[in-house]
Amino acid sequence: MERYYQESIETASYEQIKKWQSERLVKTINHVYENNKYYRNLMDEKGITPDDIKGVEDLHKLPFLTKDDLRKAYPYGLMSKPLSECVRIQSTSGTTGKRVVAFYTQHDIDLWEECCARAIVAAGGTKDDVCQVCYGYGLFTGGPGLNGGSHKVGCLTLPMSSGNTDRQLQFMTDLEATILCCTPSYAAYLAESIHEAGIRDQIKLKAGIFGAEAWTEEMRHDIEEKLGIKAYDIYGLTEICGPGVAFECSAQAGMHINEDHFIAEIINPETGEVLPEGEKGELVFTCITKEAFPVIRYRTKDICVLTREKCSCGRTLIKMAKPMGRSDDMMIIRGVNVFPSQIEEVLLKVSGGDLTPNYQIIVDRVNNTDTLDINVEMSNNIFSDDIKTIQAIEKKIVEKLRSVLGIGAKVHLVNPKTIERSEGKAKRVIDNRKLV
Ligand code: DLL
Repeated sequence: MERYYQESIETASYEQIKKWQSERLVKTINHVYENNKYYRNLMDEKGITPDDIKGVEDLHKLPFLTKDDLRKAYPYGLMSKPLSECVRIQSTSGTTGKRVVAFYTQHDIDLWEECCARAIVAAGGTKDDVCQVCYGYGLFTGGPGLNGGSHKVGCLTLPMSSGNTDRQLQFMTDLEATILCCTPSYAAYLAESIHEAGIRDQIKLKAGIFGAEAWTEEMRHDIEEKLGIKAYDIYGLTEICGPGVAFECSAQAGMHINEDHFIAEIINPETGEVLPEGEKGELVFTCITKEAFPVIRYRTKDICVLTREKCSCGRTLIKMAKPMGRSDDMMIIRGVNVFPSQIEEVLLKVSGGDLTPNYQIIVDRVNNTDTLDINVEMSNNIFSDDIKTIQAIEKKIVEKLRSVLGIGAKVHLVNPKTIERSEGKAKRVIDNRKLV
């Protein structure tokens, strides 16, 4: 039987959800207008007053916020509560520019942890579980968010943080962890290490809550099979709160958005036009219950689809499909749009036990032509096979890629253990083109 953390919210009627959203949106807009100069100026510039926002149907009148806006407002520009009421920051990794800092009051942290608790319960978690959290702790939201959610559910929480794989495996076996929280790429690495260490029979895991990066259905099957678990997706971003913006249920078919806290829209990324349910576009979120850092119409750059269909789990919260990548992850290779997830899908489909889930995409430009090279690690099954077998697999991948992407690629099966493993978000793409 399906279990919920907050049943009356998670299974509320559509009318009730809309009512909450409208009331909370109005309250939030008044709050930021009164308490934050940045928002007030933004709305004044557009000639919008809080009175213009009477409910969700008026959301479209408000301007979008982008990561650039958040960076410009760094560090305190978007803080909407006095510092004396803020108790925590979390931050993005800042690999592509200045960091974004998000602030939380205690109320904000409580709500965020409840969102993560919903995800853990949806994955089958109860107070009898031992939950091993190997997302990074610190400024990254993964560790603190799932740690808090695990406490709320009442699981015995192992605050491992990322890395130190030997220690992870020792605690996993000695304390008989039943739920694993980490990035899917680290889950794949842990699975590989468990098999190598020959300790599969000592593993008591039943579920994994994996997110923070794009991963495919094929990768899910691979991890589920290797670890003998059910693998659930979890989505979120620092700007909104961290993990727990959306989570998967027993149906394992899309993630329910916690829409009593976050209003989701899909827009055309070129024009900003709001798209109808079911259409693919950029995901935009508005926080309607946060106090310290409630971003309004924040453009995530994540490309996905929303659907409000009846779910077998009984939850009524709208669902988002697995994001198919970020608009800024998209590579344009010889004029063709290519998402890393399309390549991963092909590799895992062709795999048949011959390939590992470890791969790297290398893009370059030689004589003004883009080149696409894919290194993928072979498994021990074929490592010692003759060169013809290996070439035949490479050829199969090249053909499949050509039919999916419409462009040619060079595929290299490389020796086991030659591609660096990731303990957090995997870095799959190396783009050596000097385009800017
Ligand atoms: O990755 C928060 C998080 C931590 C989510 C742990 C889930 C689990 P950021 O570092 O700010 O926050 O990165 C946010 O990561 O815009 C997506 O592009 C990507 N992302 C997050 N979850 C998923 C997912 C955390 N389940 C960015 N599938 C987002 C695909 C994801 N992409």
